[in-house]
Amino acid sequence: MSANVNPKPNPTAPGVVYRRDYRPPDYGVETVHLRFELDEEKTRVVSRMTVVAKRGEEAGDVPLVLNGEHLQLLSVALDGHLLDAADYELDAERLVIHQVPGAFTLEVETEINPGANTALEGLYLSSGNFCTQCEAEGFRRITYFPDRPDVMARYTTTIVADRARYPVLLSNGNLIESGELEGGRHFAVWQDPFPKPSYLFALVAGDLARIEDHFVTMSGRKVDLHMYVQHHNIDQCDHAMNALKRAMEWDEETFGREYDLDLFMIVAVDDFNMGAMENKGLNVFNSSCVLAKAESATDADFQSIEGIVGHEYFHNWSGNRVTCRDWFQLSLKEGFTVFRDQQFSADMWSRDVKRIQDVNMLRNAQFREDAGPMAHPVRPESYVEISNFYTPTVYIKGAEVVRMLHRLLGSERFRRGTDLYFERHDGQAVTTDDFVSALEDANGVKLDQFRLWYSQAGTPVLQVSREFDAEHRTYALTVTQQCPPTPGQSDKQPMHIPLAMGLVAPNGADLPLRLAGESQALSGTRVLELREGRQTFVFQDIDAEPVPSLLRGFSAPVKLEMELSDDERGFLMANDSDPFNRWEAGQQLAVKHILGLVRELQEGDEPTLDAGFCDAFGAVLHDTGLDGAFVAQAFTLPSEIYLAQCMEVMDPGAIHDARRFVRLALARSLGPDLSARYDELAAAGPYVLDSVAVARRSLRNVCLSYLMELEDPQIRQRCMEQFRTSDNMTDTMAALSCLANDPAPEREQALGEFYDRWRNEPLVIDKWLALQATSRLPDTLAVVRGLTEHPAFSIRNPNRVRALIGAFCQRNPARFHDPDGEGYRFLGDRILQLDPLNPQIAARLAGAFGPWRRLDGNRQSLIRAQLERILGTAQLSKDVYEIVSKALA
Ligand code: B3K
Ligand code: ZN
Repeated sequence: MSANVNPKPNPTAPGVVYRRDYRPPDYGVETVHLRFELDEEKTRVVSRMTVVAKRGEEAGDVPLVLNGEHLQLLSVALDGHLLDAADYELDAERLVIHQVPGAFTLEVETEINPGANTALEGLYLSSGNFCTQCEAEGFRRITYFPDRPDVMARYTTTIVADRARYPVLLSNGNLIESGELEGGRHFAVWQDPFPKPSYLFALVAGDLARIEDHFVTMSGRKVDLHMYVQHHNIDQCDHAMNALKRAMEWDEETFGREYDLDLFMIVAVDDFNMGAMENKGLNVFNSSCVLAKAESATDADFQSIEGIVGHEYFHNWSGNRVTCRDWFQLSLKEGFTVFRDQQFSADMWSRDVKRIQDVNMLRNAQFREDAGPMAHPVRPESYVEISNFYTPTVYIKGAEVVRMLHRLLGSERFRRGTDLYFERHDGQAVTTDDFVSALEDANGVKLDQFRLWYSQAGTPVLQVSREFDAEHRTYALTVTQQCPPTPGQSDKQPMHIPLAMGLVAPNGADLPLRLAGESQALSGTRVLELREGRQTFVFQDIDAEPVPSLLRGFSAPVKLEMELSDDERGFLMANDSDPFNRWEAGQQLAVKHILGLVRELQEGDEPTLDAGFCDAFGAVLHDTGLDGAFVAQAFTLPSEIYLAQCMEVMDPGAIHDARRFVRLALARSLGPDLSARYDELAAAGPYVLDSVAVARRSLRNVCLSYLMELEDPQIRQRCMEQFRTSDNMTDTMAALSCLANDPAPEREQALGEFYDRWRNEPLVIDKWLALQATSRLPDTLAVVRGLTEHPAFSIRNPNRVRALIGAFCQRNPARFHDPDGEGYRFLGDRILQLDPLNPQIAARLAGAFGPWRRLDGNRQSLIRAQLERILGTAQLSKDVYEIVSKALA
């Protein structure tokens, strides 16, 4: 379809759900007894609920509305009497019973087909085992139910299945009964004593192996810990189990939160739309987020598994015991829980490196979202499909908002606030406002203006100017804040922003800071509280002009604009007492030079790079006092995705070339040092996973990747040797990823050897797919197309799709945005292929078209054509419809 043909209007444009339309439920459900007769194609579900009207005298007039989708209704009985079709209304999404008493039991029998469930929502099969995913609205694919988080009930679940094929039968809570039945079937009854929303329901049945451990809580209770995996993965459980115990202990120490049931279970499944799910007492994990052993998992995998295990465990309090009133409040549990997992990981590893990694994620994913058609507040106002709102904004910016509260209050007062929050709202479904109110009430403070962080979308921009007055010995910083318009929000209010800062004296030390009107100077970092569009802070007793170090620790999710000279940035790189800002000074120096090179390349000039740039980076490499993991971060140049955001009109090709030019210049200038460092950092013994070893490997592999820019046969040999002799996946992958970018014959050799060795381990094959998809070589799209036909690939498995198609479209901007538009056509085809199978995954992929209006005219019209083609397709899912229609709006 050409760019100027209007798309056919979608005849069934799905409706919008608004936050302002929230009404408390008319009926509550006190208990639910579920009975599953499991069968791959015809599973019977009987649900017996005790229901009570919530609005007293009006009961009887208000219809009972139950959600249900993709269900076959077999029968409905009210207080034991079968209803006939005239007593209720049934459509594709709802069962409505018009006349009901104030309190009653309702028994609903349905049939579902887990084998045909490719959307992976509700009850489905993964590697031959049954499992469920109910958040956000998957429970309605299991049975008719008021499927909303503010209806909290006590669940008892009976599972009946063939014993030989499904020896393990699991659900939430405690096992209260089990036994044999006729015909080779058996059963188990699980009871969860805690009221919970339907999205936390879970069931797993299959032939699974189990490892066991236990944890003794702070009050001395023994909790059994069980982890279930497919038999061949039994050697990949220890890391997650140990991480779980560390998380349980950490949550007791840091937040005073103790686990409540006597059993905690983790199950790994291969087919899963997200990373993991915090179902009460029965967490279900994507196998990629829980299985690990040293030969096949990288250091980053180990760290990320620990963080995700922690995240899901922490939800037991922040999400499960205190849950969300409605899905607009999603960040209540997700933002807070991400903050908790970030703090946990920071305590387990290097706090500074963790902060850098988190800020990189925020900038690459959330700032990008905030600048595109899907920009939305941390607490959205509306949605078409809630699955589309499990976003970087709700999760990562949501965590930044909680982090700012932590910074503004300080850890002690923050803890007082969270204690009150958990105490006040235990067993309730609440709002982000309730969270902020608890922090206010516990500390006698007001956070009215701060609440704008929940309602206002967009990334605020701070512009800072400075003035040193030698005569009066003052130093003035003037800060303006402004937030760009986002869809549906053109006018923005000034926000309450914590700006952590210091002034660095010429000798490299932090100056004591005293503002006009204050009697005492405070040393080190202080937090300025911005509340107005423009504010000036005048520091006293300043004898010599300092260099300002602003937004220390990235104290707010904003963009900071301040003119600093290269020398000043180099000075901060070498001297700032705040490690985050040492790193940031290098990043901003790199951004400036890379963008300068982009302009030179666009104008056809010969690119050049200042010698001072390489010297500043050389100084970091030579500073032996620095943690290797930090140096590795400092040497990782800003990503192409972040750099693109710094341009008015994004030019992915020039950005890629300019960034590569800088890498080559650094490699040439620092080659001998990088090479010496690479040799020095060789392992002295077998693989260990601790901070020292992780730091050593990360810096050594960064050295290797720079050296490989030189395309020197001897270095390529060293790289090949590392690839072949390494005893761990971190070093293997580091070498292989260099080779994957290198057109030499060793590339095919190494990729072939890797495949042969790991062909039976799908999680490792995902790495192999992703490396090829993110290669900078010009024929990458052809390779990716070829790999979609490879036996290792399956369009039905979300991990394979993410590894191949997701990686190409979202992590390889230079190749995806090739001006011939073939990358766009490839993505358009894949979205349309996936949508009927798994709309959530299709919609995620469609996000790659997000910031298309910031590209040049040619690319814009090529993408528009794909978006219009998709929108003009019949039977589009709500998921893809929402993303694509908003992109075109
Ligand atoms: N709460 C789940 C996400 C559920 C996915 C919904 N489509 C994972 C997490 O954030 O812990
Ligand atoms: Zn979560």
